Amino acid sequence: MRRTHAWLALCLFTSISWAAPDFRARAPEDEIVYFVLPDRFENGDTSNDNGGLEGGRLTTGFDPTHKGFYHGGDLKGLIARLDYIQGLGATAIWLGPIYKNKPVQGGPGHESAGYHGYWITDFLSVDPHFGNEADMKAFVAAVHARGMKVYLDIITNHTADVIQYRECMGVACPYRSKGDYPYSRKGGAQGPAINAGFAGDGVRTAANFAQLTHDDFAYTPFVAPSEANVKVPAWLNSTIYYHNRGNSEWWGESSLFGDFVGLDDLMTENPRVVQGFIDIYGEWIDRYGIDGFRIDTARHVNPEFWQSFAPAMLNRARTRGIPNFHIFGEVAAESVDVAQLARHTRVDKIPSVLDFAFARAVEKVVAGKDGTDVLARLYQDDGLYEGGAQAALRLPTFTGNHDFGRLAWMIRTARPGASDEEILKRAMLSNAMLFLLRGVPVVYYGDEQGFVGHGIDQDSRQDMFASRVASYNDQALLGTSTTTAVANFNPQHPLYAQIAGLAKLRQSHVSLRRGRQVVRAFARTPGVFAASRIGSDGREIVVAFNTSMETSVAQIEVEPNSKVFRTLRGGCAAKASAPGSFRVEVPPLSFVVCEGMAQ
Ligand SMILES: [Ca+2]
Ligand SMILES: [Ca+2]
Ligand SMILES: [Ca+2]
Repeated sequence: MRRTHAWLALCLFTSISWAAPDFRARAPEDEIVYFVLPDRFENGDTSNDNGGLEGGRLTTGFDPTHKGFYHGGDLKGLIARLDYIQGLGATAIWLGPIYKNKPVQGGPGHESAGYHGYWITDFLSVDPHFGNEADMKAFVAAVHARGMKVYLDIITNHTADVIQYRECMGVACPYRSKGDYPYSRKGGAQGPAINAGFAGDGVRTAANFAQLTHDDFAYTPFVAPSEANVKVPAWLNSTIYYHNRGNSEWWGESSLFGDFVGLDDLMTENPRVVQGFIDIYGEWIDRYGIDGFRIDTARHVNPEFWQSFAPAMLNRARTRGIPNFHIFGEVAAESVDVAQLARHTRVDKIPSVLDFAFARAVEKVVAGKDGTDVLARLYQDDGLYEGGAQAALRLPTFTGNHDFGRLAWMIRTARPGASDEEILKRAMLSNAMLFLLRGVPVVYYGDEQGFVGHGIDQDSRQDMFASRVASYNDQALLGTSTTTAVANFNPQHPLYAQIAGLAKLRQSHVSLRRGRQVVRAFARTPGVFAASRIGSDGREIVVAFNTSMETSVAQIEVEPNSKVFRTLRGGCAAKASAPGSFRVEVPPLSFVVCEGMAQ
């Protein structure tokens, strides 16, 4: 017995000494993030597949043959696969929303399930499909014991679709603006007076919102009796805390005040709502020791909400002994629009944002349709972020996701005649950009196993465990002869091996994580894009990518002190051509990494 105790004590001591202080001290820019949807990763417990509910898929939400329903993945499954995730080089797991969801939504014939986690009813509980509080504690503890971090996906813009409107039973409710349907009248400017004394949502005080007593200024909201108390915490069940103006049209006023396809859009101007979410997500920090948040639909919430919420969360984490808590928002963008992203760091004061501009630029460049000048233009705008180019080092970068699809699918769409081998090379090129250029790489689960997908949203959310979805299993994966019909946790997959290698390279060279980035070469056509990553000690690493189908050569400017070069990847000239000038030669759809030294 004594021996066992001593052994346990030794294990405890060792794990604390190498892991615990280590990961808390690590800055966000030193992470490598792996983004996983828990439902689609690994089924560690089949007893929770129905989420504790009884009946068919329209009740339980469980149907592993349908891409829009729960498939059985859970927290126990994730715990069982941590070796796989860590082996890839990930240091942080971005966990898709884990909170209890409305199991099924949608009108007759259009139902789907909350397997993705974005239809929350109970913000304080783990969804029973994924496990329970003990599983969540075990998951976070297991991740932390490995010196890794947990980033939670959070939502404050909306809840599940629980509130309905009398005026549009069974049909979509078009948006009703604040001009056409002022807070001061019921059902339009000519309607009876209501909410006397309410000075509008721009006066964000408790006293003002106390005057907002009627919720039927635009539509007449109601909740079915069966769902009257379904939301947790209880304050969320009052319709007065929602905008109730109908569906978002994705632009203008409706982008902030409209319902996301029926999802109940919260009155985030109301200080009660702000405090409510500070309490909710603060509790997740306190209870589990979470290391950061990814904020869903951040652009659909007013800036003042974030100006209160973000510092409150950073303080809460600091008090909990988490000094490097990271917060990054989702500001979805269709184009390379840095101004929009940067605005949310500068005006809203969200500490960081997912780099959608990088994703869009890489898509254009790696598909070989645009010149590499797209990337050069992207980085010119780094100074727009709050904190400038230094802050851009902390932007989580990615190439595809669960909403707008995987990059491999985009490349295949852009180049319908390309062979799988060519698409694999282009995917590898994008991984190299993701890991070697500025920003914190985020790998979307399955990309490392050659998942492609048929499109956006549900079509990009394949299962890692053996799938039963026909429209996933009909597709050849890149770099392997298997399909999603079998489990894909293969560390020998060429993409997994490449990413693991890139992760090691990044971890062994601090300038690839924190180094200032100087763009060195680009063109208006596919070809070379080169940049230097320069550490605080002046040491330089040149990274050069070739997006064309021919070998490309470029004579680039380097630091005068970089006289000789060491090859880290590919083939590098041994010496500078002259002080301040270096020749890079990059094979088709490939890249080189060259470390400069004084001698
Ligand atoms: Ca399960
Ligand atoms: Ca609704
Ligand atoms: Ca909103």
